Amino acid sequence: EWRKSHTDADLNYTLYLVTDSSPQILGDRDLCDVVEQAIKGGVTIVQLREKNCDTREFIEKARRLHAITKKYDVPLLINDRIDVALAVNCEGVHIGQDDMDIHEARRLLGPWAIIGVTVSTVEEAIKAAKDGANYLGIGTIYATSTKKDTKHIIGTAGVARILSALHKAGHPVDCVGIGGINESNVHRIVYQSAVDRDRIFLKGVAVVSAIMAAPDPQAAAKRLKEKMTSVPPYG
Ligand code: TZP
Ligand code: MG
Repeated sequence: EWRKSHTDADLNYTLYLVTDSSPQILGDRDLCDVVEQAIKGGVTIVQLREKNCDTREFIEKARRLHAITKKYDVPLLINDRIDVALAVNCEGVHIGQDDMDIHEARRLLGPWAIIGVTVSTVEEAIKAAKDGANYLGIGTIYATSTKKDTKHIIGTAGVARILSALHKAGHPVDCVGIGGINESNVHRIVYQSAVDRDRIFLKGVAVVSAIMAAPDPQAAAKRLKEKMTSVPPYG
């Protein structure tokens, strides 16, 4: 079985779901059910993020989840673990500044894999773009209880600085924002992050709790997706 080949232009980052299996967020629901509901509501790309899971269990979850995402033709990325992505032959990985180097990840995963990187500074963003990341996850935009990482809260001004620097450096790369995004601030985040004179926008928004913790994940995803696609540049 071959990994679905794609060009970056095929990828739709509009509504990017990052999973969280912690009891506070998932409760006693099944991860695959929640993600399937979210996809039905309009999620366009999924990242499996497991911070407390042994390798065997991680691979089993990834395999089950990939069976679902494939049904809807939605790419599945694995947080941190290149080996897990290889084991289940999914579409790619999302790595942070402390994870494997992009070049090594690319060598292991091949030219068709989607490799996303978390960045919170201009320097990290330019390096990741030069190193061939397919997209950047820019954040943390707002403080969030989902990731207690107060060192890297950059606000929408920080996102705009990074988008602008990438443009000026001549390194266009798809970017999504992450951190504290919900249906009441998504428009504001998108517009405040934009480098408007140059019409440079985020390609999408990545959320955890706004969908994963919602009582009805499908409805929550649908409302967020409608918010996103009701306005340029997404609509
Ligand atoms: N990386 C930066 S913030 C964050 C991650 C994984 C969590 C975002 O969670 P939420 O619930 O969407 O604020
Ligand atoms: Mg990581």
